[in-house]
Amino acid sequence: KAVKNNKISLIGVPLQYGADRTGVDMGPSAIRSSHVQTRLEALGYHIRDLGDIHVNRTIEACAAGEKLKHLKEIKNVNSQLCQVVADEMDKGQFPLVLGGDHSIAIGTIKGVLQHVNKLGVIWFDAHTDVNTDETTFTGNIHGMSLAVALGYGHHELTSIGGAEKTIRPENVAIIGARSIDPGERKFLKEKGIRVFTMHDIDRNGMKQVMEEALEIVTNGTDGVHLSLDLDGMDPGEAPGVGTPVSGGMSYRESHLAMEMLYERDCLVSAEFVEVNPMMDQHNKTAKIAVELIGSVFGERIL
Ligand code: Z70
Ligand code: MN
Ligand code: MN
Ligand code: MN
Repeated sequence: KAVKNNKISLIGVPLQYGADRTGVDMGPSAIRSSHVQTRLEALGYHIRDLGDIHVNRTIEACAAGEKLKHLKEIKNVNSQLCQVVADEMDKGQFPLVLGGDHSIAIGTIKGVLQHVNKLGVIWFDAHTDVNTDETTFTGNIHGMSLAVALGYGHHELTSIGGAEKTIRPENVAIIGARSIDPGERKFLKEKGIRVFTMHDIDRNGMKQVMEEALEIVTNGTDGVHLSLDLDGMDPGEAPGVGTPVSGGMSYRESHLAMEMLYERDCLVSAEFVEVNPMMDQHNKTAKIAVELIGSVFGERIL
């Protein structure tokens, strides 16, 4: 078995305040309904489902006037998530976090960083999520979470779990990007972050892209986190996301990426985010999330 830790903790984070659209808060429930637990148990894992992190549902969905929308509640939820992830890792559990919008990567990664000093990150996404409070056009914090994990952005966010706990640009690989804001382009270039765009995947194939990406995230690190935004996939196959962008990774390419990650035996944590059942057809995107989870934990065709 390539994932040595066979004890997995499922942690749901029904957060939507980091995104523009409602519905992504139902992601954890849609993924659980698609039998994520039995799928992993069939592979020999022991699952502890911790349920959902509490999200305050009484605040207004409208965040008019705030520069960073819902900053307070997003900080609160991510601080809780950081603590839960760190506690589970203390107990020897593998944290598998179900979103929720992609701002929850802040809490997950900060939690993992309490245990793993040098952490590599595979960021599977149509977007690059490296906006800061200074570059954002939308104010949506799900477009800032990778920057925060690198130590850049609003202090209320970078301070979660300790401002000194950060990942390093040289250990990050973004895969599947095709929608990058001008401020993000500058940030990625300045920090030297490796982005494997859809152009690279088309040109060189997912096999080569993953070989290069795995080298970046494992070289000199103590473990790898997978942050998988379902909008990285093509919306024709995975329509249930808040921000569909054409020309994404296929079902087959996505599975190959997961299978290669499993074979490399480097994962210490993972999260599957941005499943939006309100945008979906027949819960198809949550089902794909569960299939990708199967592949990254060792399922094989034969
Ligand atoms: C844009 C922003 C984003 C996810 C959309 C979009 C960011 N760059 N991230 N959907 N997952 O608002 O900053
Ligand atoms: Mn600890
Ligand atoms: Mn994202
Ligand atoms: Mn995205």
